[in-house]
Amino acid sequence: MNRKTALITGATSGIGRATAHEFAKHGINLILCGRRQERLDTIKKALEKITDVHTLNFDVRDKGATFKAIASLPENFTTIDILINNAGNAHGLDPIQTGETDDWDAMMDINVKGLLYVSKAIIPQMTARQSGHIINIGSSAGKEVYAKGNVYCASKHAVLAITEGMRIDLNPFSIKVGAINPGLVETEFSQVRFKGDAVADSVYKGYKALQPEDIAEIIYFAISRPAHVNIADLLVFPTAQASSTVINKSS
Ligand code: NDP
Ligand code: 8X3
Repeated sequence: MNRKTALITGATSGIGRATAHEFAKHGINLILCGRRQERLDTIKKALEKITDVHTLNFDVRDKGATFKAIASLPENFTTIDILINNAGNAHGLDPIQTGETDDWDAMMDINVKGLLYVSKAIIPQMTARQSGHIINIGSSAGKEVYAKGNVYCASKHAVLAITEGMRIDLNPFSIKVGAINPGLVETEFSQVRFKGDAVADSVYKGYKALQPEDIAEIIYFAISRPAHVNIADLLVFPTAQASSTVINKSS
């Protein structure tokens, strides 16, 4: 039986790393992407005992580097069956009137344009084969806007619009496209958003947040459905969370 190959962006941490572990358990070959080479090496070392692993180090903001990295794949990794567009982060939590333009650039360049560059590098082989599965990691922030979330929410609304656009345009090619949209997941996300500020530690306190493994299992569920089933759009909260701002911290 031919084993499938998945390319996961943002595989060095959080949801992406957990998804790499989940896919490896199920015998999926992995192309793991990120900028932190040491982490890529550590994850590769752990997972290559159970599946084939190749790592790619590039910044998704860099269009040239993104295309070059994906074009450099060795022959046994060139056929990509599953693309998990996961790399992304929030940068800052500020009202629009005081937000940092560098933060805005980072969020739009990584979460939106980076996702597009990676997709553009991979979609042609999927259309040529008339098969493939793309999962974009959106967010509850792509479905509602919360105070000070402005540009991060905009970037994730864009991810949902791009997901729908991809699904429509790729429909004639039998390519599955879907979005998984988590609420609060305990990862390095808040460390990045708050730039190491201690406030990051309070984000997941007082309730049970989603764990990256919870999302990884859902992603595996989505990619393991029968050929005629496509999970198009899925919103998942921790039980303690009812919306971006309604969180039961006494649970
Ligand atoms: P983490 O900070 O733990 O992981 C983010 C990943 O993205 C890292 O592997 C990082 O790798 C990669 N990344 C960031 N910037 C770049 C870049 N410029 N180029 C390449 N890779 C990059 O956060 P999460 O696991 O939580 O986030 C994963 C996705 O889930 C994001 O899209 C996020 O928006 C989304 N999400 C997160 C939620 C949460 O509450 N945690 C909720 C909803 C959605 P490296 O630094 O090595 O490049
Ligand atoms: C991450 C979840 O609520 O911090 O996308 O925006 S939230």
